Order: sequence, then structure tokens, then C-alpha cells
Amino acid sequence: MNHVSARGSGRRTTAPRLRAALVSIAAGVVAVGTTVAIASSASAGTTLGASAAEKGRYFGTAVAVNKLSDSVYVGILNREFNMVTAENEMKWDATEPNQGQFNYTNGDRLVSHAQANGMRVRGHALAWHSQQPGWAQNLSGSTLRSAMLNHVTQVATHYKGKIYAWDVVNEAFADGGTGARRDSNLQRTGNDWIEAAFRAARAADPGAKLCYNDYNTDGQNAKSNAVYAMVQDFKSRGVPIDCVGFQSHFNSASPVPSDYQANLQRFVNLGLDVQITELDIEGSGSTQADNYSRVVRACLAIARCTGITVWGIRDSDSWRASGTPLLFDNSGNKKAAYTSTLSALNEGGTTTPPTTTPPTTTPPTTTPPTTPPPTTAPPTTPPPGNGGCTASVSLNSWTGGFVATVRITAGSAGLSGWVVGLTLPSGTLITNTWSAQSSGTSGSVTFRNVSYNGTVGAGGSTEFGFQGTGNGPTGTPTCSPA
Ligand code: 9MR
Repeated sequence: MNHVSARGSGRRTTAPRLRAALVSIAAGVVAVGTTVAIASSASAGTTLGASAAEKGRYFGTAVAVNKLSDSVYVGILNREFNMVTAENEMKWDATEPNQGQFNYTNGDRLVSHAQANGMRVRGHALAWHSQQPGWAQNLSGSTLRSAMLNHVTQVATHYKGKIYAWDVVNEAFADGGTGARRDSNLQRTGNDWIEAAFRAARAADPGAKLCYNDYNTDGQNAKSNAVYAMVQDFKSRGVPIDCVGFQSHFNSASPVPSDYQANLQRFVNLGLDVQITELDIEGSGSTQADNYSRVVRACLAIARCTGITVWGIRDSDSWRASGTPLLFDNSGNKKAAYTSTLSALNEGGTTTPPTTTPPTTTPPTTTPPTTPPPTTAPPTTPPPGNGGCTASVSLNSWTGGFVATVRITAGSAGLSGWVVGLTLPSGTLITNTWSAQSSGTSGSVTFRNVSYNGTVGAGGSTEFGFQGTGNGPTGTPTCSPA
């Protein structure tokens, strides 16, 4: 998984010896058929990522893309971590600096680095009151709602198939004892903005886990109770949500809560995953080290706590550098907190995950695929018996808007192109279309295939989608070969 760098640290001399020893151990064990167990422990206990993987978890860090040219930084990154989060590069202000003009340069650099080094990516963050581009800050009402949904759709579509989990909505609840939503321009578009964002994200990238992410929700309190109630409501109404992220920024004023594990567990009991998404703990020495191990143990004790991400690598990389809250010092040396974190990850053995833990090398059973879903998903409607095609629409609607997913199913002759027609109710406007070319935005609209989804085998299916304001289409769309 991790590409061990020989840079510094004496690995240049020890690694070949270690490898040689392991090869001979493995060779000896082939005869008794347990090669896999031995091989999988080759890197166990030596790095955060490998140790977490032994327990069916990941260990990640926030990455600032401009530091990828710093060799000390990259050396630690590649050696220790198997998940990355863009610290700022996938936020709204970075990805859509002008309305409708998307800039993925830095986000793509991070994804490329991750893919080249066997790491997965957490996407952060699609909709948030903070770090909005100026143009969005100045919008309100349905204009802002549409712009936000378009942003979610575009960004999630761009990264489709490359993201393990998205922080779809970040920090939407107020601090203090009210349990209220945080006031923001997004909140003022209507209380359903969060579920609308989740629906748009699901439509755009059905393979990514969709998370709600927040801070000061790590223990049971008014804020976490409010998030809990929202998640419970979403689950009961089928709003797509797969995980809750607990940022876990701790300091003396906001220490690791005594009921941390119990709080994570109650969310898991609602039927979703939890993740520790932005961990940092201010302090030093053994106190800091003990706090880190408490956090790791809490996650490992919960089968559906799928991973831990620290919010930076060296103390000097932290947004709170003066609090020295991370696992490596400014020179990149391992701190006591690193050692305690690694030890906690390795507690209870390194080769056998606990029975309640997801398998060592595969994500939990409910994890969506990390590769893009096939474009030819099985048809839900019977294929027509001739050379034509049929189309059906599924809608995710909310007050004032919708996301429509249209499935085209080829008849017995297959398709080399298709045209779908449908009529929108009066007042409805299409704001965004993906995987098809539309003829217009209102009234009777036709959608033609784009270059990569025109060819559909006999009985196979493909999908496109669009999003709009007003009510979604009713009735069955027409479909003909083109
Ligand atoms: O670490 C990020 C820092 O570089 C930015 O200046 C800051 C601006 O809002 O955001 C920091 O990351 C935040 C994260 O996106 C959401 N949770 C709180 C994090 C720390 O502020």
C-alpha cells in the first residue's frame, strides 16, 4: 500500500535485510499454506497506514498540495499514510472561483499523487458556509440554492469514482446549547438545503460514501444531539447519507470527551459509518501522547469507525501550529504522540482483525466501490423486443428543485446512439445536465448521448441526469436510436 521511501531514517540499510528475512520466512511457510497471513504482516506495526490497514481501517492526513515539493513532507506522507484529504484545494472557493468556471488543478494534483502512491482520497468539502467564493457569498435564495447544487454536482461528477468519501456538508450546526442550525446564506435558502446537497452528491457519484462533517460534536452535547436527530431523520426518510465525520480538534478548552466512544457508537447504531476526520490535539509529551492513544482506541473499538485522519503532518503544517498538535515535529521527527498512536493501532496483534472489524484489506461490506460504477448497469425495465430503446426517469425532488436520473435501456439490436425526449412542467428550468447534450432548458427538451455513452449493447443500459428548479418531469420519456 504505502511506498516505503528509503530517504533518510536508515531504511536504506535495514529494508533489504528485512525484506530478505521476510522472503525466507514466507518461502518456508508456503509449504504450510499460510503465506498470506505472514506476508500481510510484513509492514504491520511499522507505519500508521499499514497498522491501521491491519485493523481494517485507514490512517490519513490533510495535505496542502503546495507542500508536495517538500521532500521531507512527501517522504513522511508516502511512508505513513494511506488516505488523504485536500486541506483547502477541493473547497468551493478553490474549485469554482468564478460562477460556472471550475478549477480542478490542485485537487487533481492531490488525486494523482494519491493514486500513484496507493492512497485513497476523502473529498472535502462540497457545501459549507465558509470558504465560499465571493460570488456565492453574495447570492441568496433560490439562486444560491441552484448554484450550490450545481457546484455539488459538478465537483462530485469531476471526481466521480476517485473519492472514498465526500464531506458533502460541513459545519452546518451552531455552537452552544441551542441545537439549532448555524445561520448562513445556505441555511437561509431553506432547512432542506442539506438533504438537497446529499441527493445531488449521490446522483453525481453513486460510488462515494456521503458524510456530514462537524466539530464540537465529538461527545454527547446539544450540537451532536442535533446532528444525531438530523441523521436519524435522513435515515428514516431515505435521504442518502453513509457516514458522519467527527473533526476532533482538541485542546485544553476542548479536550477528548470522556464519552467519545459512546458518542461515535450511537451514530453507528443509526446504521452508518463514522470517521475521525480532522484530528489534532494541542499539547506535548506524554499527555498529548495519551490523548492520541485514547482517540485511536475509541475508533478501533467501534467496528464501523472506518478510519482516522490527522489534520496535517508536522506541527509546522498545522492550522494551529503554535499548539504543536500533530504527530511529527517541525523537522519531521516522530513525536511521543506518533509512538503512542502507532502502539494503539497495533494493540491486540497485527495480523488478525477483531471479529467485529471489517476485513483487513477490504473496506466494510457496505462500502461503495472506489472505481466508477459500470455505465451499463442492469436494466430495471424490460428491454424492448426490437431494435429500439426505452427510457425511465427517477426523481429526487425537494421544494423548488429536483435531480432527475434517466435510464436508457437498449432493445435487442443494441444502440450506437440515442435521443431521449421529455416535457418539463411549465415554470421548470434545467440548470445542469450531465452525460447528455440537451436541446434546451424548458418545455419539450431532447437529450442526445455524449461521446462515451452512445454505444449500448443489446439489453444493456446507460444513464444521464439533469438538475433543475421547479418540479421534475412527469410521464414516460420517449427514446429512439440515433
Ligand atoms: O486547515 C485549513 C486552513 O488551512 C484554512 O485556512 C482554514 C480556513 O477555513 O480551514 C482549515 O481547515 C478547516 C476545515 O476545512 C474544516 N474544519 C476546520 C478546519 C480548521 O479550521
